[in-house]
Amino acid sequence: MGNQLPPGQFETTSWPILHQGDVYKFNDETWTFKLFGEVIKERILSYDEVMKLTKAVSTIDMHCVTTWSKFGTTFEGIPLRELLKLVEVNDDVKYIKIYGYYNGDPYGYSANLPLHALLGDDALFVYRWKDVDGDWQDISPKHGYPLRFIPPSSFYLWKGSKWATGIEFMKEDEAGFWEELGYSMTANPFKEERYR
Ligand SMILES: Nc1nc2c(c(=O)[nH]1)N[C@H]1C(S)=C(S)[C@@H](COP(=O)(O)O)O[C@H]1N2
Ligand SMILES: [Mo]
Repeated sequence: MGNQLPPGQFETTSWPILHQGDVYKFNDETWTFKLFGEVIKERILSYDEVMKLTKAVSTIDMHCVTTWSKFGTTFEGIPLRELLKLVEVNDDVKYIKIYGYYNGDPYGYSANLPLHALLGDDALFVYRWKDVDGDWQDISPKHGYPLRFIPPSSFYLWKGSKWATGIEFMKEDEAGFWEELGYSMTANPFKEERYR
């Protein structure tokens, strides 16, 4: 997509912080990542198991529905397709919900997405990013440490769950946290799909 400003957006070079509720406090001994829903067998992964998966580096534009866009942030993380390899999903799985922490509930936040759009390097569960000096920095607690989903730039950034805790596989599309409150199911910034 590269440096294209979607309609109704403005460019920012800072990385704003935006979320509901409190900031998750990471504990690597209790943290888990769950793969569930329409799968033959559910899997619960520890922090070490997740961090041993194949990684990728990708430069991604972020578009927040509140109208800021940040171009070209380089992230390192685990592509969604690597997690997909760990489960056998049922026939006709077309959608997923990515869960994240919200106010004491590890699965309190969620966002729905179509699985077919998430098989590239630009659908990443990230843990570090390159700052303006080109130095790697851990994702800060406020941006979603230890693991935070960044969606491809063809989705608004609310689809990027901070403090990610799991993926639910689904046959039908189902609204997540913001979608329940009236935001778009498909959320393409270039088509300005903000609400539904
Ligand atoms: N767990 C969780 N993830 C979340 C949110 C949230 O409230 N809780 N807000 C979303 C919204 S609306 C946006 S715009 C981005 C903001 O990410 P940033 O603060 O890292 O820029 O996080 C998304 N992920
Ligand atoms: Mo947002």
